[in-house]
Amino acid sequence: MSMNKYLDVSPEVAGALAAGKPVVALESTIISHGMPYPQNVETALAVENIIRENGAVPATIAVIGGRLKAGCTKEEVEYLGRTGTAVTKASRRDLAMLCARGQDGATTVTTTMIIAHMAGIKVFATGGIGGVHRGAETTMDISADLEELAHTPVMVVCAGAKSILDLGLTLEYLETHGVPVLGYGTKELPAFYTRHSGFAVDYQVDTPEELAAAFKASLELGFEGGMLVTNPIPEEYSMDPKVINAAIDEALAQAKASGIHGKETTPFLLAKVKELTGGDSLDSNIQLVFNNARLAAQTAACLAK
Ligand code: PSU
Ligand code: MN
Repeated sequence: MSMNKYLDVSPEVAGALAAGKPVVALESTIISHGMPYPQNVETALAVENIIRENGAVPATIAVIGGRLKAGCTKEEVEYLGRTGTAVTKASRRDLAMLCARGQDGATTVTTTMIIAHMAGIKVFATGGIGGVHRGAETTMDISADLEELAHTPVMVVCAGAKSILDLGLTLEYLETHGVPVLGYGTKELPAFYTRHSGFAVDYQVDTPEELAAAFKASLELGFEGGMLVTNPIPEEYSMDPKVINAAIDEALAQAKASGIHGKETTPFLLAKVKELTGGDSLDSNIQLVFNNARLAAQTAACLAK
């Protein structure tokens, strides 16, 4: 475990890591920017409980007062959720400034991977990752998440990516950068709210044991990059593709008309989709995060054996 001057590992997480017990990292952009208060806090704490019920210790990751936190307290989760979008959405380029200035940051997939790796955490559960945006051939809008997956050895368990992105180009980018994309119980990349995208993953994997074995092999091979596990939303919570795709198209049109760009693009699109689909998409979102937390905890437990 590499110790970093700016890193605070909570006593519980540090104890688990020292004892070789399973730990699962969780991101905080989903709390501050991804869901409304108070559902964001309720969900974040419920996810922590699910991880415990499945035999692992949760480590919610964030930047608070310039400290990189691997393991937040309930009060810190509440603070991140209540403060919402007033907390900086922190990607790799933001970390040094936030540390230097002693400021707060909600960690994306990118920075959650960075801090998890610093702390020695190998498995991370979230909802959806960033990717190559539609129109990226001219905007060059490609999420830093993909670059981080290429360089940081953390297994990320997600429900695929939303079709606010170009899923085909996202897979091409991951292929070029050597990131394995695994489908849990499926050969098809799930599209977050729905189980189907029409795109194939690299490998279907059917058990947490197999996921752990794959990641162990990657580490033993000395590969620097991560691994992406795509876990389809449970059928009973999946959305009607017509409804969700219409909302996504409308959100994309509004983003274009309003000239949204840079780090605002993803939060803008996610908020619009939510607004257009009402509570349904929030419900689905919460359930798929629960589902990913379970799988990540079970996989971390296998990896710890
Ligand atoms: N996609 C989602 N939900 C999210 C995000 C993406 O379906 O909450 C968040 C994650 O924190 C992800 C970040 O790492 O947005 C990606 O932002 P960008 O596209 O600006 O890289
Ligand atoms: Mn972007």
